Parts: sequence; structure tokens; C-alpha cells
Amino acid sequence: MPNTFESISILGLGYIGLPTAAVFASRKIKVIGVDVNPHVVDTINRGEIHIIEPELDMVVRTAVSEGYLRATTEPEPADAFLIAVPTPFKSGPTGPHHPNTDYIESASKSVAPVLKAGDLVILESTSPVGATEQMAAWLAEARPDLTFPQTHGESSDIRIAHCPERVLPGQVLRELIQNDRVIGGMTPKCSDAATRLYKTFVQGECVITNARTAEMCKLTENSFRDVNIAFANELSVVCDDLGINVWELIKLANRHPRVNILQPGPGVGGHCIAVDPWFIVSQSPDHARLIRCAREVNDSKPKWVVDKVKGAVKTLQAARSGLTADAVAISCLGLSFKANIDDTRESPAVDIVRILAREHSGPLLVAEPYLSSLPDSLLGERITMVTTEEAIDRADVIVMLVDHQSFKNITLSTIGTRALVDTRGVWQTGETQ
Ligand code: SAJ
Repeated sequence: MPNTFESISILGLGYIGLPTAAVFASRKIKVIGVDVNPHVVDTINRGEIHIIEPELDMVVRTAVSEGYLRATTEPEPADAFLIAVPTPFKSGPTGPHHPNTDYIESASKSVAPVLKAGDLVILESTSPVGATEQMAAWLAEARPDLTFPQTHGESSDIRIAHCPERVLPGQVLRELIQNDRVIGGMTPKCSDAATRLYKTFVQGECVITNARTAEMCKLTENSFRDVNIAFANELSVVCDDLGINVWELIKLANRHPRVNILQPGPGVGGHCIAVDPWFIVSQSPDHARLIRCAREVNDSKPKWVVDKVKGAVKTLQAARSGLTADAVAISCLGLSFKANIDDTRESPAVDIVRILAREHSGPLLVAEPYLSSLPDSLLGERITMVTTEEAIDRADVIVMLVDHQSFKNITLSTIGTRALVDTRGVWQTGETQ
């Protein structure tokens, strides 16, 4: 086992793999990035990026131009392999929310032929408990000539660990370096090797545990946040029912030294918090009752917001006799899953806009300063993309979905007398949505 890693291969050059590859390369380590998508590979080899993340373009451009980062579609030999591929859902015995580890399987099978004794393989993808052991089994099956920790313990040729990523989209480069890292080796020597690798750039603490605990730790962190957001979302619905301003309520309650309620919103989006809790539910369906309930509360919020928008349209109609719904323009502000990023994966804003496009007969305008066109999932819907100014000018009903800074700069006087459904509490009008 080398003390230093001369070359590192990262499989999956997405939101986690690419920044990780770039940061290793910035420490003058040779990085081979592997992705099945040739378009992604070509983009990176030109020194460009295919995702938006602050400062990442600069770090990738430098890494590629200095020769430390190169992308390819086929794995090549390296001293360490990091697997950072997606783990989406698949249907299973109890519903549609079971972890799909197919990408981990194909990534591990693709690195198996280039493995050599002394290599380290790390699973970074968010994974169900047991996935690292499963990955080790796939590797062992493909390479009977090498030994693995599950059969040879500390004397194995290959070291294996799970080290989940924990970085916040929008702050990835800073958090990659500063956050503590959970290192779940299959044996203590596996953990030591992984710690040595991450210590090349991680300034936070590398805390050692076993692979299963590391897997559960990542799922727990995101479930904790989901449950807490569900509490805020449930409060917002209760407060609406009781005629109380939830934003004011939360500010007041948070003055208690041991209370720290999160913010309600239109629902929970992104590829992590809306997904990972289901992995726990899928593996322990009879016991993960609160975690499941939080998912259901958060998933039901978009529909509730749609009903509030429909209610606002009806109120306008009641106030002006003869006004038909098809003469009422609704403007939605924002499509991304949270503020100040372009990422629309699992975005509740997208779901709300889609339902409104199908159920509201009048004009539906959308402003999203982080996108130049509608995401694929909304193509073909009856939606007009406009600038923020136009969205406000033409609106009868404004629906605030994403609290981008540029939207927060809009003053209440600009909104004037237009009806407002503010799911993020940006304007604190006393509305409780
Ligand atoms: N949200 C609210 N109210 C809040 C906070 C968030 O409605 O008070 C919503 C956001 O609008 C968004 C969703 O929750 O739709 C998730 O946003 P987020 O900022 O909470 O989290 P992500 O998905 O961007 O990143 C999370 C982080 N996990 C935790 O904070 C525990 C990050 O550290 C993880 O690395 C990331 O998931 C991941 O990759 O798993």
C-alpha cells in the first residue's frame, strides 16, 4: 500500500465527482475522471464544465490546462478509485422508493479489470446499508486473482471503504475542504488508507467508523433535515388553518434557547433530502415510521401550494364579476430546488408549475434567472418563460417558489396589489403559505 497516491480515478463526473476530481488535481495529483457520457468527458477535457457550481469552472480549467485532470469514458489503472455515481430509485416490494444500486454495480464492474494489488476503492455515492459490502462482493467476483477485505481482512490486496459526500450544492468547493469526513473502512487498514487519501485536501477531521455505520450516517443526516423541514412545513399548514403568520411564529419560537425550527417552503427538492430517507424506510419499513411520515408531509406540500394558488384565482374572480379563470395570469418565480442554484432535480417548484400548467386555463408565466430555457421535464407544457420584470408586470397572481437573491430584491411596492402566494416567506406579508 503506497503512502502517497500518485494517481486517482474518479468514476462519475457529476455534482460530487467533478468537484472532488478538481480538488485532488489542484493538489497536483494526477486525476483520471471517468464518465459514461462522452459529452461530459469532452466538455471537461476542453477545460469546461457541464454543471453550475460557484468557482468550479476556474478550478477545472486550471486542473485540465496544467495536465492534472483528464477525463475518459473507460477506466484506467490508478492507485485509488472513488465511485461517485447516482443511486436513484427503483420499484420494489413495498413501492417505488427502493434504492437502485445498478450504477454502483456497473462502475465497480468497470474498474475491476484495471485493479492491482495495493489499490484502494472508495464508495462515495449515497448508499443503502450494505452497499459497500455488495460492491466488494462484485469486485471479488470479477477478480478472483486478487484478495479482498471480506475474505482476507487486513492482509487483503485491495482496501475498500465507504466515505459519503456531505457537501452542500452551492458551497461544494468550500465544504469539500472544510467539512469533517466520515470514513467507513471494511477494516482498520482500509480506513487508514482512505484517511490518507482524503487528508491530501480535507482540512476537517476524518472520523473513522465501519462501512455500515458510515452508510447509515449519511442517510441519517439527510433524514434528520427532512424530518425537521417536515415539522416546519406541517406548522405552515396548521398556521394557515389558524390564521397565524408562520414566519413570525417560527422567529418567536426560535428565541427559545433549545428550539431551532427550519423554514417552510413549497416542498423538499434536490437529489438527496427527498431521496435518502426512503433508503432507510425501504430497509426497515416497519420501524422507520417518523421518517416515512416526514417524507409524506414534505411530498404533500406542492399540492397544498397549488390549492392555495387556485384559491387566490377564485378570490380574484369573486372580487370582479365576469372574470373568467382563463383571463387570470399566474406568474411563478423560480424553478430550481432551492435558492441561488440552477439545479431542478426533484424540484417542488417544477411540480407546482407542471400542475398549474395542466389545471389553470389562463396564462402561466415562469421566471427563472438561473435557466435560459425550461427544463426537459416541463417541455411541451403550456408555459411561457419570461424575465422577472415581465413576470411581475403581467401577473394577476404571483407565486414565490424559490428565494433567489434577485427575487428577494423585489420590493413589495413593485408587487403592488397583485395577489401573492409566498411559499418562502420572502415578503412576510402576513400570508401564511
Ligand atoms: N429546505 C426547506 N427549508 C429549510 C431548508 C431546506 O424547505 O429550512 C428545502 C430546500 O428548499 C430544498 C431542500 O430542502 O428544496 C433541500 O435543501 P438543503 O439545502 O437542505 O439540502 P441539499 O439537498 O442541497 O443538500 C443536502 C445537505 N444535507 C444536510 O444538510 C443534512 C448536504 O450537506 C448533503 O451533502 C446533500 O444533501 C447530499 O448530497 O446528500
